[in-house]
Amino acid sequence: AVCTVRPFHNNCAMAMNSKPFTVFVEGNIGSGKTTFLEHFRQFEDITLLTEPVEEWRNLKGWNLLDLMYKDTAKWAMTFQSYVSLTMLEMHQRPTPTPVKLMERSLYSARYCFVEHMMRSGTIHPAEFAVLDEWFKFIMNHIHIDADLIVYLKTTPSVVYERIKKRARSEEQCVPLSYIEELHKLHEDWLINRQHAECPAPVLVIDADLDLSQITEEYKKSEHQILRKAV
Ligand code: DCP
Repeated sequence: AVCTVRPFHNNCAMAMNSKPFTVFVEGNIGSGKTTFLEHFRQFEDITLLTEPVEEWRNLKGWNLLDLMYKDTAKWAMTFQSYVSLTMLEMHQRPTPTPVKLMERSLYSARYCFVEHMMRSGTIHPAEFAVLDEWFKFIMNHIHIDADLIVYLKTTPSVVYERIKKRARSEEQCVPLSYIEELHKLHEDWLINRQHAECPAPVLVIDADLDLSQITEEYKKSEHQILRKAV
């Protein structure tokens, strides 16, 4: 059959099916996930789901991100619980295009951020147990599509400088040590494969480059994400 609906896809059946090719964009805070997603706005037939940071900053007028950074011990559990809900909503959102590009996933929430909170003792083991049971329940009962993970790999000191420069008000007190620990957790999950769950192949991109050079690096991933016929 000739595919007339999505000309650049070599798998017509897949393209016309409701199940999109689903890509998660992962990487440390400030690694350029949003910029990466924006690069793909130029293409047709692709749905971009940027992270719902604005929802975390305004839940019925409450800034959960700010509360979490100001009093982490008190708010981390509430914050991560809401992150999970918003991520699950993104995973479940019907996508009318053959490609779905998502910023982060339930996996990085669990394996990087919640993992860090548990190991550092920021959340009580009982709070961790509740978050972990939710995660396991979702994994066992809800199908989460995942076809590719793009890992924007960075050096902690580089993203630390970017975070300071962009000056998001909530992140003013983020120390370099936190960025280093998050980096290690991303590496353990995506490179060292220390968790059972790495749901898709990982494409590693050098995301240390600055904005003027990064487009060339992003282009290297176009083929795999758009799956253009060669
Ligand atoms: N965050 C968190 N727990 C999560 C996800 C995010 O505490 N499960 C926090 C870390 C940041 C903010 O939310 O302060 C947004 O982090 P991201 O790295 O997800 O998004 P950025 O906007 O920093 O991404 P980038 O700069 O790569 O576009």
